[in-house]
Amino acid sequence: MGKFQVLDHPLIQHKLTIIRNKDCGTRSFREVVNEISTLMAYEVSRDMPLQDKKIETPVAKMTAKELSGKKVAIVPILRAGIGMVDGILELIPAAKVGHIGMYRDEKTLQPHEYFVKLPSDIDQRQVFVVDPMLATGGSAIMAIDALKKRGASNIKFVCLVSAPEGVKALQEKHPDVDIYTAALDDHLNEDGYIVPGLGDAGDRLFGTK
Ligand code: U5P
Repeated sequence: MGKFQVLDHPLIQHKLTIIRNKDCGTRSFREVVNEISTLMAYEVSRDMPLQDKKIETPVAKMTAKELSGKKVAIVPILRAGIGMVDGILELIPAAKVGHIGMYRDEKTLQPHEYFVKLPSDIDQRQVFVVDPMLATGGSAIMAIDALKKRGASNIKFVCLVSAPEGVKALQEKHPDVDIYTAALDDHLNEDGYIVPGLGDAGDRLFGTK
């Protein structure tokens, strides 16, 4: 089973409270989502592989560490996932960014990809799939299906707020995927919103609705 980790660093918790508040406007919401994403990227990248590098300091020769060849791809789930990308790029500026957009047919409830554009070497990259909310898990599961179909195998899922229902569904469908979240909330309501959550992340990020 993949790792499930709640990143409850005090800075992350403080910033999450700011964006949960319904009085937080679009501008602050966007800024603080990026800040939280940067802080989360620090933890999510903790197990990135290192290799030895021989260097000379002004004082002596030494064998130091550097990141090894494993490259990163950040893959936001459209549209809300876009809000987390810049914050992660702050720490991992060389990462490539792919995009996955999906909708659910309202009659058949079947998922459809309407947009998938990934780095061509996605199969060789450590992939961070990002969406601020893991609610039913449907979107995350579909996005990871799409990535695996295209050869990705080293995948982590990063969200700000998760519901127990979504965590369980994602772990069942993709047990190899590690899940990182800033908070595990109480439950989903009948409309599929996380309670207490923060509302519709896409609308709050982009000022729509
Ligand atoms: N979503 C929200 N807020 C919620 C629940 C879900 O914005 O309280 C968004 C997620 O960001 C996701 C989509 O992109 O709705 C569906 O989530 P899921 O039910 O597929 O996990």
